[in-house]
Amino acid sequence: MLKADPKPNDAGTASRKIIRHFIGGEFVESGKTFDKRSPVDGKLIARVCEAGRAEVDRAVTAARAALAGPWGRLALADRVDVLYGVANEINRRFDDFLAAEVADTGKPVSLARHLDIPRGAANFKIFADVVKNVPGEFFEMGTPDGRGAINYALRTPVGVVAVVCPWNLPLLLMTWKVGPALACGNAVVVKPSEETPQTATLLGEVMNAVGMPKGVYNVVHGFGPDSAGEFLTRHPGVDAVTFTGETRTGAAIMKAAADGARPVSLEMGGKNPAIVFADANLDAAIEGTMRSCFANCGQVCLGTERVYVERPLFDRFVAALKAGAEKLKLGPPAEPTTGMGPLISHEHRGKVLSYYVKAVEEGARVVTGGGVPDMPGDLKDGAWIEPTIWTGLPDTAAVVNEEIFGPCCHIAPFDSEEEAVSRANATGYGLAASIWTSDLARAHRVAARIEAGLVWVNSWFLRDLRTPFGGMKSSGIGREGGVHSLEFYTELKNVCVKL
Ligand code: NAD
Ligand code: 6OD
Repeated sequence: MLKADPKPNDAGTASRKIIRHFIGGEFVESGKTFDKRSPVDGKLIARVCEAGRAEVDRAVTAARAALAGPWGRLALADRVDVLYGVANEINRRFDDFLAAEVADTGKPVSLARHLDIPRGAANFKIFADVVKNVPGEFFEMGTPDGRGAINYALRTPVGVVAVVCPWNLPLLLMTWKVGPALACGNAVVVKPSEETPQTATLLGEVMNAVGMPKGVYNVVHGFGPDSAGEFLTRHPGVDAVTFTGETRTGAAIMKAAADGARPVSLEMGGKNPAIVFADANLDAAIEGTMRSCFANCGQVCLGTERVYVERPLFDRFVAALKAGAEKLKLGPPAEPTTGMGPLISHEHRGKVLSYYVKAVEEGARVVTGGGVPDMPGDLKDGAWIEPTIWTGLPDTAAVVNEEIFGPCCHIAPFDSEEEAVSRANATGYGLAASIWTSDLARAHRVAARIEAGLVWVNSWFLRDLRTPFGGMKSSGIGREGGVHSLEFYTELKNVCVKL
């Protein structure tokens, strides 16, 4: 059952709801606030406190103090227990998280129920298991006196980690960083997206409920430049910055972290291809491509925006994807038949629509969509957009090269495996790709040649959290996931003992 607090339509209640920072275990207000509006109908949901330098400094100081306190001395087994507690408490308050995430994003309840919230909880459990089971490293060596020496590696926390998050999968992508950071014994200061402040704040309640020491988990709200994001990533008390978002923001954060030569982990944009060979199972390829293009209204970093289809299958594929897109029901999140929600904001819709216009200017054939749907009643004021498919553009077109981050794709035919690989790789990005074929030898061959951190064969968004995750080229720096997260969230120290 979805709780509605406040009711999306109740502007009176909404204007009284304030989303606070969470610093040192307390919910903290600051004088300056900004409005959070529903993507579904444009109504005011809440006012969000905006952190200035003072609140950011207070959060970093609280995190540093936590490292020097009981958290820093907690035995690994006890740390693991606290993280299991966090996962269990998120699941216990599942409906509260669901309501908050759906209110902020406008995504269908069915999607958030199956993806965002359970994976948000799983991020604490899985990384607790990872740190519990990671083996040590040990070497014996000879010495001239014949007594020898032993070497062993110790992992220690990096310290205070800044976690800067996007709005598309807010809880999932925030906990994907906070889970491993805390499992490795760090303290964090989270800067959620200004568009999606609620679940990060709610997680503060969870931390207090499970007895997480104060200051281990902190949240500061605000924007990027000249606001909480910049103040946090520039703060000298931050030891490392982990970020998910646009590539150009990642570049700005890298510059900020260069002061003090602090490490960064960057998960950034993509322009992901799907390659569909003529021998693919068409139904499976259509089902997977429907999800990869239109799930979460196309706002998934791993989503497909370029589809290459082997020529004999091209017309049938385009017709089937068109039929699928035209069947997608746009509607309110709680409606069980809703297949697609709105974009996150009117501002983002402006950006996506500018590509819809550009596609036509560049000579695209609009197979379906291309505009703003006529929504009933209050929904008229939401950030709705039509799922859109284009064909007929050259690979040099802006729409085929630049990340749009909306429910749209361009489909082009190809004639050989070589051509498909080279066109798929002809981008500055390298996040993800999908290959659809029944020839497994070819699948392995093509997967090895695709320049992307993650390649799916006959699937999409199927990912074990223990696997490495990250982008090549301008899609990312570093890998997180499973034991790979330890590379970023711990310092590795060798201890050499002369016997
Ligand atoms: P964004 O880069 O605009 O914002 C991300 C976060 O950075 C926000 O919290 C924002 O306030 C903050 N920020 C902005 N400028 C900053 C600055 N100068 N200093 C510090 N912080 C700053 O991204 P978005 O619009 O929230 O998310 C969409 C983008 O995220 C897309 O490009 C998408 O591909 C990418 N993304 C990537 C992944 C991945 O895993 N590779 C996952 C999800 C989203
Ligand atoms: O699978 C995940 O946990 C993950 N990090 C997904 C990223 C999706 C990007 O929008």
